[in-house]
Amino acid sequence: MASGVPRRRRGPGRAEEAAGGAPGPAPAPLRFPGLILYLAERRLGRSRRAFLTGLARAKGFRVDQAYSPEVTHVVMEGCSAAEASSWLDRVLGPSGAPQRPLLLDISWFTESMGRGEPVPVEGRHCLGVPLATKSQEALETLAEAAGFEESQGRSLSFRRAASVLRALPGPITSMSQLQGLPHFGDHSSRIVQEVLEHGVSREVERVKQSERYQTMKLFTQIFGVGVKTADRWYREGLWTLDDLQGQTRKLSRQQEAGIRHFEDLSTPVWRHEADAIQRIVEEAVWQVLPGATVTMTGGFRRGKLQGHDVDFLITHPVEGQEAGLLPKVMGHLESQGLVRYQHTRNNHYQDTKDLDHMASRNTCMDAYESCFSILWLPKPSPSFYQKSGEGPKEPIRDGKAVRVDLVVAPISQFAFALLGWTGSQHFERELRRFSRAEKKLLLNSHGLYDPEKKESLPATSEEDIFSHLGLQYITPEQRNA
Ligand code: 8DG
Ligand code: CA
Ligand code: CA
Repeated sequence: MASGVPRRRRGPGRAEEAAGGAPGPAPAPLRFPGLILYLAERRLGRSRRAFLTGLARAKGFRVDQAYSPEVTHVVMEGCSAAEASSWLDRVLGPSGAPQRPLLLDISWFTESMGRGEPVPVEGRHCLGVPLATKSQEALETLAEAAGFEESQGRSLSFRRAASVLRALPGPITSMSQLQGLPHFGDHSSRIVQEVLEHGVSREVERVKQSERYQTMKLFTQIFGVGVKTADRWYREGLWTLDDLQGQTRKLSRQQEAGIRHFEDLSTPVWRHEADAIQRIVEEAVWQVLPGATVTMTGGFRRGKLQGHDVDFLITHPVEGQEAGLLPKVMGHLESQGLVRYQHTRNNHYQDTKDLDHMASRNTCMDAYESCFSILWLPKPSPSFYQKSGEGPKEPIRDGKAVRVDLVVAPISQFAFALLGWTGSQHFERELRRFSRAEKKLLLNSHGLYDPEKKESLPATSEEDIFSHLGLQYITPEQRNA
């Protein structure tokens, strides 16, 4: 795809070259903030390294010439795991570093250049995956496979064993370290033993190769498809996306949209794309209700660089103004041709004054007005801009479908909604369990309820909520665990 790469040299490119940068295409504006590449010269050789550096920069990647602790991804060619990791130990020096970068094989780089964006890092890309990580991945695969068979108990056992490994302070090198660990049954132990002895578990490899596992994994990845539906389709002999597309009457509107945009939706959403979606949503919201605020929640608020969707929480400083906002917002986006799918839900509460009732509900689903959607993020191409204003606009074809969740909360419940929708899911579960068990208080996305006094505790910020719970403030970045 050389056609997309600007060939001419520009002034600003020169300074970089003088600083030891690569000649060739001019660097594009940075598109993946937070991602900093370093290409290790060892086997690459100087000229190939310079060429690859130029290529990556032209696609909007930041590539540093010198290694620094800021680097997040180190790319190496033809290195064994041991070589890669001893290289890093040398570079980091005896004190090491708090955060080690990812050590990746050149295959990750090549695939990312092909896609024009960083592909998700998988085990096969990683140099120096410790055996403990391989064991964890093996157990998680079995947990997933058990989930596909609806064996929730088995799935949970494998998942628990995997998280016990994750929590160990150091790597495991021998089976004796497993003795006495909780949640380690015969089966999980056997898998770890195989990984320790052979580097892989044959049982897990067999599962991963099986038609059943691959089909279930593919189908359950579709927006709107759960294990039950995937299983039914598999048993009916449908095994590929093409098979499904030939059977559209079997599909819900949501699944049809999920399949139509399958490729986009299985590509991660990047921070800059989430920011662009925020501007689109804000513009629509402000058209309909000036003064409303749009806050990005979910993984991006926790500082993640990529996500599977973008989550927004909307409110207005005057209680009640926010009611009924979403249908109008979606209508506005629809008129711009930016909606590919939407399912909007009214709020489920009759009376906002009945906060005690809302706050005391013990369910993970909240009752806010919300919308689960697929929006279209147009790529700002020159033709898109040229088209505007002269004659009929063509539908915008160049862009990307993105899953977007919108939630509307009245200002009095905003802090609870913000805490609830920031996640991670695991953090939320633990926090709710803590408040129930340790503080005898019920926490959900609507409020914090004291069942003894039969009243809810007010909060105007997340800080208030943590302080009701007797906890120090936990920043969103610290809620990833
Ligand atoms: P990702 O998209 O980057 O993969 O990760 P994420 O942003 O952490 O996950 P998410 O699935 O988008 O969920 C974000 C948070 O929203 C998470 O803590 C769970 C929470 N959440 C839902 N659905 C609902 C719901 O119906 N009610 C409430 N209160 N919270 C919900 O996903
Ligand atoms: Ca999310
Ligand atoms: Ca979400």
